[in-house]
Amino acid sequence: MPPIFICGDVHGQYDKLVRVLRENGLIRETLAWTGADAQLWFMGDFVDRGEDGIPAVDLVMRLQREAEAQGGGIHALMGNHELLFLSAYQFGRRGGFRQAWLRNGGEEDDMARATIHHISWMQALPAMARLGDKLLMHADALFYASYGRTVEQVNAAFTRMMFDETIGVWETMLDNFSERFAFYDRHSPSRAYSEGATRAQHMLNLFGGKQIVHGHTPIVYMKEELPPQMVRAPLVYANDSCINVDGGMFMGGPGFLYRLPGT
Ligand SMILES: [Mn+2]
Repeated sequence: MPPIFICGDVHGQYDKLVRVLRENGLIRETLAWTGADAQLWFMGDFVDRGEDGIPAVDLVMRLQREAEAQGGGIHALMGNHELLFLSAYQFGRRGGFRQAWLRNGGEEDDMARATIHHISWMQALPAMARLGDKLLMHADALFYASYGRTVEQVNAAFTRMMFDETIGVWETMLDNFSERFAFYDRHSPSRAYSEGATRAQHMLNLFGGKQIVHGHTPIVYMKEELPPQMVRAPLVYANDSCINVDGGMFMGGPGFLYRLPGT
């Protein structure tokens, strides 16, 4: 079984991305792929909040080709910041999308550096994926279920929306992504009965899998006593039904890759 690694939200932290890939033996100093048949999954949110989002996307796109040629693979999910970026690219000031993107950490340099190749790559990203008994989605949110009843249906709905020029469709999609903490009991996380775990189970029953892996909500939002600099491992919560891999790299987290157990 080839190793499977998962990387949380990069948010323009190119240098940290390079470091975690090197630490895990996936690239060498020249930034060439050395991961052989390893599989690497990104949870989305490559861009915004940090200055080198497009360079990060660029690196991942190149490594994707190299990994594939060597029997490995790199995959990524769509994050809400890819959607924000795409909406600003596509609509500009129309509908207020550009202002909304800037308010949410948009970097003008990234917009200037984005080519049609980066844009098409982002547009093609799936919203969800099943990986053995893991259900991967960017956000710890329930709204995915409103786009379809299977992973394939949700992804098809997202792909259709990429080519929809209706402002309202994009507004709704971006609004949906403001949801977080769906699986986390913020006020009583240690109770025997967990509402968060019940909601996670609902998603797992719908889409399959035994555990949800997500990014979107930095781990320190769930463990407020933890300094961002100390976040080096995922947070397993909701009676083990959820794994948060967002190391909060833009907040000062060093970043990490989560290697799936048994791989
Ligand atoms: Mn996000």
